[in-house]
Amino acid sequence: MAPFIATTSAPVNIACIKYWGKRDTKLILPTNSSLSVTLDQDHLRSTTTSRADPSFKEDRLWLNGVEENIKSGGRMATCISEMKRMRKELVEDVDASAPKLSTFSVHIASYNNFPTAAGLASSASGFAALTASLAALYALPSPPTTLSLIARQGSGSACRSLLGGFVAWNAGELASGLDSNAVQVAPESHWPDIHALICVVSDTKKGTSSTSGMQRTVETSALLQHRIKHCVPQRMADISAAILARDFDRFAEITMADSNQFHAVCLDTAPPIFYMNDVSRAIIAVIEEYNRVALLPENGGKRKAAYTYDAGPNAVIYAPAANIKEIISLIIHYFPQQDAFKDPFGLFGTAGVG
Ligand code: 2P0
Repeated sequence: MAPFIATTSAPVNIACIKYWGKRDTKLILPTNSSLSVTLDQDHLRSTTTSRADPSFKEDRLWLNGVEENIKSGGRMATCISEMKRMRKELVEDVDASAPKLSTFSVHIASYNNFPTAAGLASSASGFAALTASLAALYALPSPPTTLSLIARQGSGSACRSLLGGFVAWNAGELASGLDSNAVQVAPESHWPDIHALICVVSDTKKGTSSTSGMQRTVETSALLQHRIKHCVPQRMADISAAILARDFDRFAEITMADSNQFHAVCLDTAPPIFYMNDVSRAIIAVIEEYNRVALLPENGGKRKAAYTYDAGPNAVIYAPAANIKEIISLIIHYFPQQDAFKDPFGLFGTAGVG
């Protein structure tokens, strides 16, 4: 009998409209919708192999070659059991001849091709790759949007990495979470000109985890309530329209405004959370000045770059391909350390589901 095994990769995604806050911490249901760009599969990704075998005694997991405990009732255990449930319902209950893989234990090995501690979204690509690899192992007929409901329960942002290009995660309204899924706003082929430059300001682990930080924000920040009600819904509509129109100026304006508001909400948390450092803020100043000059009528009157920062000090700069060289020169000029930036790369790539 051939072994039951599948290997799948999923890339990192970087949000333009940030997810920050849960209304249900167990199901991982967010307080607001979010929107991200899935990076190119060739660059930052997690690759996961899953194997099911009747001889396996328990589910086991290795991350970058080191075995990790699968905590009972924890996020990893939830994802694995949800995928087994889908295997049983969608495959074994429908086709009596299908091997009863849902009754076997699984062994899972996952690798990141980037440093886990670099403050890049390893949990997003990791849980997306895990979900995609189990979906392939179990031959599930489910589309990525359905699988995103499972990846979401591993790590919220992971649901967006199951789709390529420009991806929205709908907050949804149902208590069950069945409408809190990821959908593609546009494929990467719609706007291949947009690139991302990742500036690694610090590769040390962050002080406040996203999971605990966002919960503290939900409990203490009045600004978060304003953001959820009065800012995010309009921004989701506006940035989706900007993407569909390939309007980089508007895309940049909204992306930077949302990054800044996300960090303002962190500062509005008690006690406050600081993710950016002096270098992060200096990069903001450089890009703001670059855009101020670009916005002059004689220079075309449109923004040429957009910064965004997640729960850490590292900058991601989105820009049309034609501007990337100039932006790298600026960054090297103002921040001349070695390894201050990574090479630019093309974005996108689908998560290779199925
Ligand atoms: C995002 N971040 O939209 C935002 C921007 C960080 C800042 O998603 O608790 O690691 O596992 O659901 O997904 C980080 O949150 O948190 C995050 P959990 P997750 O990309």
